[in-house]
Amino acid sequence: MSDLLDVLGEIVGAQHVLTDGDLKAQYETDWTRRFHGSSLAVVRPGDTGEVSSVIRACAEAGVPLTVQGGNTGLVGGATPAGGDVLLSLGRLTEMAEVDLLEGQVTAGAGVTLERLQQHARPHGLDVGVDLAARSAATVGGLVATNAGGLRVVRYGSMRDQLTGIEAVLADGSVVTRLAGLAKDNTGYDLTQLLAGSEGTLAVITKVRLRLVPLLPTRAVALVAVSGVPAAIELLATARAGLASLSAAELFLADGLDLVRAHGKLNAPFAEAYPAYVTLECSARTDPTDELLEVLGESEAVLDATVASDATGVARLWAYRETHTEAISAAGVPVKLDVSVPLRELAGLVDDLPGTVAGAAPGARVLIFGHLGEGNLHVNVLEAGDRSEAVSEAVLELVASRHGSISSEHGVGRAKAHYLGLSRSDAEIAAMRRIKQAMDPAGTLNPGVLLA
Ligand code: 2HG
Ligand code: ZN
Repeated sequence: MSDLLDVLGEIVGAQHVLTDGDLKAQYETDWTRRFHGSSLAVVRPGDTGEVSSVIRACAEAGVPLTVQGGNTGLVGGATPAGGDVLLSLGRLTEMAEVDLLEGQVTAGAGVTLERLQQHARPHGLDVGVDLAARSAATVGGLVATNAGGLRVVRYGSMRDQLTGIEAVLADGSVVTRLAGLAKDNTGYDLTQLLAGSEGTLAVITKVRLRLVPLLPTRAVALVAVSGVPAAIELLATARAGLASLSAAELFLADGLDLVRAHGKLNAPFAEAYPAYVTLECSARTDPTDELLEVLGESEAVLDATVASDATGVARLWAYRETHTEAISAAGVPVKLDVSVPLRELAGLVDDLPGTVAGAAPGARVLIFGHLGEGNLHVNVLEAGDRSEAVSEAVLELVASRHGSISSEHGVGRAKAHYLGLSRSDAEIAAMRRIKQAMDPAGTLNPGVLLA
């Protein structure tokens, strides 16, 4: 192995091959602290050519690679299995000028979402995807996992922003499709194939993204409702009545208590309610009046507070956005990111506490998520050694309600064994044939997505 490490050092520079345990540690544990692994070395290439040479060298030595961006994933997909080379793409930080004619931009895989947003906004443009991990999550990882976030209700997931890609295949060859053509029907769409492939088919080194108009005025409402059925009724009203709707999020009473205690936040209302919906409108001109009008007409609204100044907007968003951080401060959760058709959502929320209690008596369940997509983040604390039993019970429940076992976080290592709950045997067999064709030696992210 020291031969391989020497070769890798020659390719990327010895200072970018980390073998010291302390230096590797931050790459070998995931953000949740639930997934740990060990790697032969962390290798940090500086450009696409170096990525290609690293992949070739590892393939020749028969050593697998685990690919990592900002290490903000929540399903163990970027955590090394053991004995592999951890390919960290954090140095691929080049950004091209914003293409004002096409309304697109090309960025290196290691550019964070926040930097890309800051790059686009002075031009009156914005990135269609936004999420709480924006300061660390990188665009390569966001595309590889087809991340969703807070604005999917308006702009779709990461794959909907994607117009082109540069990637290194398992044999070291480089495919480049960065022209960003609005129309291009020349056969298999490799760009879209790699979105959501979780690093199992190729290593994404650059992405080209469609940008959306920057909408400078925002109005946010935090709405108290009687439960999930009322939240869904409000969503339907908001979707039909608000052309400017840019987010529709859900959380419950115990989630609010937790984030308030963690962040020392004031109570949003004089009374507590069973459930809360965050609605956001974004537009060129102040959308507050249309938001107030829709709230005034909806019988689902028990109480509401609205803000349109930057401080007020941030204050209202904090009740929803700090759930992840508050849960993490309380312990290491089992995270299940699921979606169901909206007609199944209320039934699922009703069933979840009993299902979790059956698998892990005494565990604490926190449920919140993206109402617009029927996407719940089910976080289970204090599951002890019953983590896997909790995952199995919740994912089976979701499958029985025609849902997906991964809505926006990906499958990673955490859910690879459960893929059959969301995909048919025929689909999984087709996916395995694609994997076999593109990575016959199984060099890229073995154990991720396909167990
Ligand atoms: C969110 O929507 C993220 O805030 C994280 O997807 C979800 O912590 C989670 O489970
Ligand atoms: Zn989410």
